[in-house]
Amino acid sequence: MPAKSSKKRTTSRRSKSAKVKPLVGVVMGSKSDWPVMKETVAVLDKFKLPYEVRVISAHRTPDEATAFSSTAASRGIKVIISAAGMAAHLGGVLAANTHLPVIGVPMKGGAMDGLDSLLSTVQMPRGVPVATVAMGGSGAHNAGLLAVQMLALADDNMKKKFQQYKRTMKQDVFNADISLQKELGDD
Ligand code: RP5
Repeated sequence: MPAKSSKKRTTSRRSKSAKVKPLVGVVMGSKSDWPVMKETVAVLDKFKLPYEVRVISAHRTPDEATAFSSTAASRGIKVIISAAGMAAHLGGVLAANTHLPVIGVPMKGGAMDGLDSLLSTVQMPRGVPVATVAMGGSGAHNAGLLAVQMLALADDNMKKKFQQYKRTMKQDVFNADISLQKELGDD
């Protein structure tokens, strides 16, 4: 019998059964966005937030985009995270069909390296906000954190976990400074 690996497995919170209803809907315009959007789901996994991940395009599968966001609330979704590149209309289309908050992650790449998707996502007309984060990996990470913060408004346990995350981040900066001072003092 093969020896059991002592390596700790990280459990994906992607909802695979009807028992665990997803609270966050992560939607991307293309499978080509997935390498970046893995950063979002890594955050959701860390905070043990159940989610679903879909590829739905505002332009290539518009009916599915409308169906996804118009049924999201009734399926228990609380926050939608939308990632798209180039003429990135996905966040806006999703936001048009739901009262749920939509977080937009502009993807880098293309002729303008993401400036086009940043502006397409952030420059929403009055009345239909898309909470736009930074382009690329940092934005994808922050989108996950924003979803955590939104859900923490009504979940004390989630709030405590987020506060602990902030304390750890602060301590990491202190440690980095101590380490740098040691390096500089070693001259
Ligand atoms: C957008 O166009 C997608 O979100 C992706 O970022 C970009 C390119 O899509 P592919 O041509 O790689 O499918 O709709």
